[in-house]
Amino acid sequence: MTPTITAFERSPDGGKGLARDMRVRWALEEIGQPYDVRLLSFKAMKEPAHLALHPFGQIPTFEKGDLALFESGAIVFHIAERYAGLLPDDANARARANAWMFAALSTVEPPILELGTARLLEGDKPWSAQRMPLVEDRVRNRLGPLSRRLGDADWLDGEFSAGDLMVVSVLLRLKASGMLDEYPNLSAYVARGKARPAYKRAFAAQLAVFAAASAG
Ligand code: GTB
Repeated sequence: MTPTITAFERSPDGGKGLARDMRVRWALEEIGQPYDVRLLSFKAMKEPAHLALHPFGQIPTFEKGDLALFESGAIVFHIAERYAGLLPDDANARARANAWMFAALSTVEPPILELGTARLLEGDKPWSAQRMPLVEDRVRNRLGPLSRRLGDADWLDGEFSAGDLMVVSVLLRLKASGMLDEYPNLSAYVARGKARPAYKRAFAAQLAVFAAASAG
């Protein structure tokens, strides 16, 4: 049975890979699982039909048979657990890859999201310039240790895993800030993720949605 995911009908970033359906698309592409996409307007996301799937009225969601999931982390975790290709066979290595998935979402992503809020929504506040260095340093508090742990390895723990997929996805949100440039090995790590054929297919699919909406 082909799973169905939800995505923005018209993503605010122009379909440039930042909306969170990208992680789910990437995971599905890595394991070679075709999927259908149901596109939603901002209005439709808050209507009862979608709220039944996603209590917060957001994307992405994932439906397959009688399973309906929300939260990109839970969806990628489910895909990684259920299909071969995104987690190692060895039980301990698998647990470590899962730890990187959780680290991406609960340790690395929060200060990155806060930086986005500070830049996009609070940049015009009188206190913004004073606060920004604090917000940036909180991001560096995560990027520094991550950079040291990665060192000159290609991936965080052996072969590419769902942990890398999620960490790279989170780091991609830093592009506009330029902060990744301070950590050449992390920049190279993100570039390696983006060079994967599965990432490229997922990116092209997300961009195609925006292109079609703009043409129509
Ligand atoms: N924790 C949830 C998850 O990981 O699945 C967060 C889901 C979430 O934030 N979804 C956003 C959403 O549906 C889209 S991804 N927002 C609509 C709403 O809340 O009403 C966040 C996002 C949106 C847009 C860009 N962009 O354009 O650059 C980037 C990321």
